[in-house]
Amino acid sequence: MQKILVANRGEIAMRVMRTARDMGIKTVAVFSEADRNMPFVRYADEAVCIGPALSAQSYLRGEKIIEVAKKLGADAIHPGYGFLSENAGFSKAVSDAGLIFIGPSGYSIEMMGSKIAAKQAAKKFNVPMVPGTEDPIKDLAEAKSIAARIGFPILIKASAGGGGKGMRVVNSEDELEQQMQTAKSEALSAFGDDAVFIEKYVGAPRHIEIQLIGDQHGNYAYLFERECSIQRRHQKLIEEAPSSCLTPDIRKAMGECAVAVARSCNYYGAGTVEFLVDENLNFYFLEMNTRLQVEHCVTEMITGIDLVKEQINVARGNKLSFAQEDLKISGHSLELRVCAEDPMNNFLPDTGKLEMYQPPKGPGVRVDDGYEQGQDIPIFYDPMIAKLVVHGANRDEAIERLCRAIDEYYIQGIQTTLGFGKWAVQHEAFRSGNFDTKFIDKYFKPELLMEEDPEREEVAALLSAVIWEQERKPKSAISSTNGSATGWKLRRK
Ligand code: MV4
Repeated sequence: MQKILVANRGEIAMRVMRTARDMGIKTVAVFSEADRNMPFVRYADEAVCIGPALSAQSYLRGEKIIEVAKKLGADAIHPGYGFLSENAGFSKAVSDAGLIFIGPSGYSIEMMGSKIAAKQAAKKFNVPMVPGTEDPIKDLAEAKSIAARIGFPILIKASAGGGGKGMRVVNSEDELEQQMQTAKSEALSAFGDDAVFIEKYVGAPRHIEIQLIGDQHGNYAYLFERECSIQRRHQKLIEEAPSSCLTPDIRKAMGECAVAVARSCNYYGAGTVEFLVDENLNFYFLEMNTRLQVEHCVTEMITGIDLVKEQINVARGNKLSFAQEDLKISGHSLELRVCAEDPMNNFLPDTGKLEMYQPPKGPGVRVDDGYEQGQDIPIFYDPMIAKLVVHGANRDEAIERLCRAIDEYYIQGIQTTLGFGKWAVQHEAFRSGNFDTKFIDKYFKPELLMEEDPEREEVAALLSAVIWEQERKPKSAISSTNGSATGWKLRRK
């Protein structure tokens, strides 16, 4: 493997290309018309525009991307996350074109893409699952009898769903018929597949996932867990490794279950097995993500493993470069997703220009970003502009570091989730480790960020200085103390 085409954009394209360079591998970027001036386009050894801004006309054009790879002599394609990364057809098409797909086989992607098939496969390995079904629901009568057996509330899930898409909570039997119909028709229009299954609804679980990697010779290792409970509408905001709630025994049991799930579909490459964990630390298999995930960095920080390097290693057909016994958890890592969203306004995407952009630096701080100062954040893609990742000797040190790094992070021109992140990690529930997936719903109110907003504090300080100055020298210097003269302006529109 001497040249990798990265079929992605932004921070993850940068992330993958950096490791490729570390390994002496050349890189090809493909980009949309909206991304012409992005750092990842400049960083690549070669770059090709593949179409207009809309993803469907650029980053999702698998055949076009394969054509570019062949034309430029790339011998492998890394899909990053999102876009084509979990498209079984794309994985197959890349292999059929004689190129290496840096990720799992089309077979594994397809099998894990069907949540019903995934549960059936996992069941054969005695992986614990929430009470419910591993078969599609045939009709209302069957749904009723399952619900009667496991008890309300239940959750109807789309087999083709995942990541929270196509789920309905049903609290009682009189809601069942309606919710089944809605779930099925939503699943059909969203995924072209109306198969649904039922699980007992776990009220306030933690979301913990196991990172693993397998080679093409049947060797596997798990790289411990990531806690991803701090999320909003299935959008993760803060992730950490290790979780503050697992014991070494449970960690090992979950790791071994995750490897069993991977084995059940002859998996190779990096992958993640998601679990729900209840308040008694019972864990249940949810689904498998067959890609490198956004939050992979916290795992890299605590294990010292470069996951992209290892993905490339196994994609080349080599054996895993380490064994399970070689791995140990070192310290603690936290990641905050820095998104161009306004937490004061329902986390709505806030596009605009990055008027100022200065990422933090220093001990234990890693920023994976994809934009630079002066650039516009396009509306066409994910609003995540960077990941702020910290590492510390222990959880408290990691939290302190994250707060320090947030304070150093200087962004103007758009609203971001930085202030939210500082509020969250300082919250008593987060600090104590006693939280679940309801954390944001339970504790977050936009008003809580008023004092957290450094810009507001700066403006307040500036105003009081102006007033003080005016009162001190009532007849002079007033004209030079307006906002524009000092270069300060209110960011909030
Ligand atoms: C659940 C659940 C409760 N009970 N399944 C959401 C994402 C998808 N992977 C599965 N999800 C859930 N499945 C049962 N039986 C609650 C969720 C869930 C959730 C899971 C992980 C992280 C955040 C979540 C937020 C709401 C619901």
